[in-house]
Amino acid sequence: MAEHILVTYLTQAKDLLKKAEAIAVGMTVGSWTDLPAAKQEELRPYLGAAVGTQPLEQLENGETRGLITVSYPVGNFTRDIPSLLTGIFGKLSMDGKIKLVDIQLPPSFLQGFPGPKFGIDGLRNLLGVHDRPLLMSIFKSCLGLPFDDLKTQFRAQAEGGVDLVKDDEIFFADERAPFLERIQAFKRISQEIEETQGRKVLYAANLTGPVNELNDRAKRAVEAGADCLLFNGLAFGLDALHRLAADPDVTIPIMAHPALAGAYYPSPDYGIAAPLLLGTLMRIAGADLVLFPSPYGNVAMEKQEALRLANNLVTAEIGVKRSFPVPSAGIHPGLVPQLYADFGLDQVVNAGGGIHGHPGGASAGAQAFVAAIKGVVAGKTLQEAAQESEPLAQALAKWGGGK
Ligand code: 1AE
Repeated sequence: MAEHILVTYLTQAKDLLKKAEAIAVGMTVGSWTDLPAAKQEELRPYLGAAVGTQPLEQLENGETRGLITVSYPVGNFTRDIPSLLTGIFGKLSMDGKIKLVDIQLPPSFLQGFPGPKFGIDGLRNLLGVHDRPLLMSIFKSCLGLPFDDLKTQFRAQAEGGVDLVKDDEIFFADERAPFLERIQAFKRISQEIEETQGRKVLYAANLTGPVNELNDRAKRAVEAGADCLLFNGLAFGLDALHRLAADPDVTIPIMAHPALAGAYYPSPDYGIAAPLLLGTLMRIAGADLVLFPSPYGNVAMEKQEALRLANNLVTAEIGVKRSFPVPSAGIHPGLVPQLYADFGLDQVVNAGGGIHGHPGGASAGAQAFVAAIKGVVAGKTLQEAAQESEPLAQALAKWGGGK
């Protein structure tokens, strides 16, 4: 029996089942009942089907708001995300109130997706860290800074105890600190830290450039000693991410930034739900780590949505490696217990302002996070952990938390 892709939409209609049937036909063979019998037989393998409806709310205008599920024959699609998204939601996304909320992909479709090369376990092996959430800091202000200032910033963050340092995602115009030169310079600093502190620090360099040059630039980064790449997967397109992750010569982890995601997921009625967009799709496209707005910070995502997103990265069985969730934005050490309670061990605690804004500077900012993470994993309160860490005590005094 032919395999199908099951797609769930949130929509509203007088009759949800009729709407599902109209989509199943309209997004596949285009028309059905008007076709002569011989043509119907010929096109039947390409025809979608309404699978079910789940009414959620009766609206004042007489319509029902609810979920509908439509199945699409897998043979309608080439094994890539542009084909998938165009085939299930392309013109439909512009046809009134409808939001794409979930996709279930059969193994024959997923064959085209090697997924993350490293995933959670691979990254932990690279770093040699298995018993706690990872810690990442973000360069704050890269644009226009002299190279020496960036080296100083990198050293401060890295020496304080972070596992990864990432570029700011807006760092495209990098004449003052070119991509390959940054990679080489920061690598030398990481090597010094490894020699003196006995631990690794990975640097995620922002991969930019014309889309047809990305893979070559990524390979040159690998040759220059890069540890990891940051990539704006939605701005460049999920297929660009897929092609990077599937390239056998791009032998380092890829970290996906959610830039532009706010144009897709926040509306209750339109767009693509965050757990699908930043969870399932980023993971099958091959992101080893995925940043998304945490439920607590300045750019917040609704908590249940953030938890479903993380679940799609970490737990859902979709036949590819698990990606690290990186709940981000407005993170400071006082939030570590909440992060740990919500996202568990397999997450990356990620902060920009929460590290650079520490009263003692970026190195103390990183030390405060290290103390918070180690303390919380050991079952201590932040107040208890702060008794052994002055940087953490200062961070709690500034940002709160630890009650
Ligand atoms: C959801 C993206 C977060 C991000 O890119 C970023 O730069 C966060 O910075 P802070 O930690 O809020 O300063």
